[in-house]
Amino acid sequence: MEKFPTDETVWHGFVNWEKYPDRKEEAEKVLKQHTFTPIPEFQLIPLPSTNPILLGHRWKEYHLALGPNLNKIHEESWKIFKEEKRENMLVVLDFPMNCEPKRSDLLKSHITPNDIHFVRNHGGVPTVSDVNKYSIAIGGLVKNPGELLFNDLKDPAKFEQVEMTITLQCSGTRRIEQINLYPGEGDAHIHFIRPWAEGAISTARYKGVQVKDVIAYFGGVLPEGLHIEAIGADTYFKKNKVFNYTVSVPYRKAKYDEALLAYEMNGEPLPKIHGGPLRLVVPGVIGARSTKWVTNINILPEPSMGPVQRQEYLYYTQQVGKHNATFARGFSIQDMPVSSAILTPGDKEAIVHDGFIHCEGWAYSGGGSWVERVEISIDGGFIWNEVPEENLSPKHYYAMRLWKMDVPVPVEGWIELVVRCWDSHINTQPTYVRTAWNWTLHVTSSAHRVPVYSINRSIPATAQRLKLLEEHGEPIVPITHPVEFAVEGEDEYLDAMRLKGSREPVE
Ligand SMILES: Nc1nc2c(c(=O)[nH]1)N[C@H]1C(S)=C(S)[C@@H](COP(=O)(O)O)O[C@H]1N2
Ligand SMILES: [Mo]
Repeated sequence: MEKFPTDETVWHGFVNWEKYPDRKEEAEKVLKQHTFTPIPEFQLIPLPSTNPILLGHRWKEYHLALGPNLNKIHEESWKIFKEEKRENMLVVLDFPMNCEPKRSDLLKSHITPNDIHFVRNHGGVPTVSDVNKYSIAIGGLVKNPGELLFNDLKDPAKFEQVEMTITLQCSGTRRIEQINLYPGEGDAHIHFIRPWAEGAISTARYKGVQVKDVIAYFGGVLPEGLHIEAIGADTYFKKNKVFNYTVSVPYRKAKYDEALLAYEMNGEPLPKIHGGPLRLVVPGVIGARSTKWVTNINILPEPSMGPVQRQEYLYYTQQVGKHNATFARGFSIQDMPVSSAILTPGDKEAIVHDGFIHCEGWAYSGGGSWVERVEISIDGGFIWNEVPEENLSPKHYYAMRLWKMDVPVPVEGWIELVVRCWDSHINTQPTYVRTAWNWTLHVTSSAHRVPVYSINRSIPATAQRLKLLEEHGEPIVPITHPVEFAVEGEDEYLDAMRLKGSREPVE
């Protein structure tokens, strides 16, 4: 008899921990007998330029320790990643899989193709072996708890099938800015704190059934039912304990048709890596609340006790850190704040242009707000240029907008490009990273800053120099490249100096 059984006729890689507390106890005993690879430092040393950037040895070892039904899941998950994702994805951590699209790919369309949608996993990818047998359990504070077959959920005679355009954003998006500016100041665990850049955000058109309708099918919610808990089939580890991935959102979200059980993504069956065959998608809140590989929906009187809900995704203020952080001192991150990013040009790029630098990026706001205005500054955030409405992708209730603009840059030299978004609630972004810095380095929502070197050909002196470089066959970039020839003759220099007049005052 295996210690941690799975029902392979329905699921592969799904050990039901939440239904069998004795399995949890047993797993804890097993894990306590092992010593696992220490968690590497990654903030105080430069990140390697490899892809994958970081390797998750410890999480693999946790799964290996639990034996036959989970000890191959890291290899199987990697295989699924290879099958479902584009080769050029930037892998922030290999296991659990955390990857973001290449910036230029993300900018191509405001609906993100499935093969480049970012992925954020906390464990392996469980798979359903027989969809005809797959069902989810509806429990807790509903009138008639029961089981719902996946095939029944998809039946239009039983449930209205709806489509919604939704952006998912991981609350760790743009964390790299907090790490780069203040290395070593925040929490240091690579399995919770990953160095995400601007790509942990993507948009898709989902098809599915509203949770509200599913609950109504089971007789409706009881008066004390205030939260929707969704349990996933993957295994999550925390301090030698095991869980199935479990989070919750207020039931209010379902009332407003903002909790969708989705089985289709951009017209295709939900990819395995994105929670296929069925996941919850909750617009407006952090990605973490959209449980993948759903096994249970429970209606609860208060938020789920799952550690991902209660002990992760907490936002601390500046004065809470390593030695005074308690779960109760943080507040649970739900709605996404207003945010934006410049995806091109890149950090410290030197750009040759004729007076305008082409910029592109995204802007997003959660919690029932949408993007109203995007602004770009070239002076660090004093003067702002508004992105014209026609340069913004379509407005949706629950989606980011891509933007582009040829920003006027009249100078040669270093400038700081800054983007900020204004949402439908007239909220805008904090000016500096420090303003919203927090111990767990979540929701980096400050205005995104990208220093670039402007090489402005519309300035005569610059145009002349570029011509000279061309004649001598010398490169314009990098700007650190030393010029091997004299850039001005002695006569030319003296003429210019004499024009300036005498160096000494006349009297
Ligand atoms: N079951 C399960 N659901 C999950 C997760 C997970 O690890 N397991 N990760 C969450 C997090 S933190 C995010 S940001 C989103 C990412 O969804 P995606 O991988 O489809 O982009 O899924 C959420 N749902
Ligand atoms: Mo996330």
